[in-house]
Amino acid sequence: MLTIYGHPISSYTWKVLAALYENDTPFEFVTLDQNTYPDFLAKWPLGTFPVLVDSDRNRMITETSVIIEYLDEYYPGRVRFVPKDFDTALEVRRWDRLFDTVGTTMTKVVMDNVRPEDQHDPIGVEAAKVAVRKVYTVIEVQLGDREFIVGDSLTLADASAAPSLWYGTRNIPLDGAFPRIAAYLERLKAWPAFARAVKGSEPLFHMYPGA
Ligand SMILES: N[C@@H](CCC(=O)N[C@@H](CS)C(=O)NCC(=O)O)C(=O)O
Repeated sequence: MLTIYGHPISSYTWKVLAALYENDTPFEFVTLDQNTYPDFLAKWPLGTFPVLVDSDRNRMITETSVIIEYLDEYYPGRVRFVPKDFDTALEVRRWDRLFDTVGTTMTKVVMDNVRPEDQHDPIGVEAAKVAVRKVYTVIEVQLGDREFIVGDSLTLADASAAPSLWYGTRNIPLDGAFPRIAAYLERLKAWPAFARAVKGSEPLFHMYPGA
């Protein structure tokens, strides 16, 4: 049995949910809240999520990219998210890291919204915006005429791009300067497995300061 510990509005949870939905992989979902979080922290003291627990193989896997690679290996489906070819896999992992940079860096902007009035960090927020716009610049060039960010099919890098750009562009807008990213994001939003992950979060959207 596979269990995902996560939260329906968490961008990193969406990344793993989209991979699971895409391959119709059965799993159970534990929502982290005040009741479930203490037990979760006992399992994973860092407290970051999502986390995958595979009771059949007695394994706990943290880090979304590693979770998806684990699923590729032990619970394969129609989409292999990290291709077998080494050079392509390296490119996929490289873009996955860049999209996670967008996701993690934009969190600084989002969290600043909920800081007390006298504890905002305008310098840190501006630095985060500059850093994300730099990544937008390289994504725009990479996209060119591509449908997917690497190669010609869906990969881990697209699974990472979807939530990062979904939340990232709400908080650090594209401002008309990155038309290829805008079009790519529309394609990602139309990806049924990702749309399903987003839909599942709708009842709880009000909880997220950057939604
Ligand atoms: N690199 C981690 C990042 C996960 C992450 O930052 N998740 C957020 C939720 S979207 C989180 O755990 N936030 C709570 C915290 O950092 O304590 C991964 O890919 O799994």
